[in-house]
Amino acid sequence: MTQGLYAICDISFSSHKSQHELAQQLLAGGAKILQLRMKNAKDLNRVREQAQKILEEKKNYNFCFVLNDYVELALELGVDGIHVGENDLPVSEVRKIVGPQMLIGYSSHSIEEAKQAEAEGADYVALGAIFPTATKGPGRPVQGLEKLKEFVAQISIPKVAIGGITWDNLEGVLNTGVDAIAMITALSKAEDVSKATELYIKKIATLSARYR
Ligand code: TZP
Ligand code: MG
Repeated sequence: MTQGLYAICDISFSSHKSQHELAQQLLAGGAKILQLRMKNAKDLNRVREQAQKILEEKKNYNFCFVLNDYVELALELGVDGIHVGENDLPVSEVRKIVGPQMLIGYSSHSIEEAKQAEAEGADYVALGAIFPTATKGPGRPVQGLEKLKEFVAQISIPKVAIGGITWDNLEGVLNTGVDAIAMITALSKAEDVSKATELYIKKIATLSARYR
């Protein structure tokens, strides 16, 4: 399930549109995994409203909907997945809250952290940032492709690469054997978000076929 393009809906670089509008464009481009990322939202009702609108898109599109943070809200809305990280409850605690069915994804910044998430029952784990990116502030670790290869070798659950991934460095990332490519900037900053999504999906499928 966690394979191919993992589109993250975050309007940090496109604040003239709502999260729902950006999500619609990503879905129209063919995104099959969509994460709503509203970091540090001041108003939980706003997160609920945007998440509900995106959930309603299930009438129009077939996709897996993951909410970043807000574990209780994920449970309330019955989304497909919850994505957490170092500043959230541990995966084992999240599992107790959301039950056995909901996907739990974890953002790791080291192989040790990824292994811990796997051991606690995460369904997939991301490693980031692979390359420098404006989305994560300066001072954050940059993993590079060698570390990503080690991560791929040591983790058994589906593996997601994130951070600074673009058209030009995509091949090297897929070459490591990761299952999915998560992106914010390359999609949301594109002039035509749907077209960019479509093109990335195609390129990832073509290159993955070559490396599997
Ligand atoms: N975690 C590591 S980098 C990142 C997250 C959420 C942001 C996504 O990176 P980009 O470069 O905006 O696609
Ligand atoms: Mg979090």
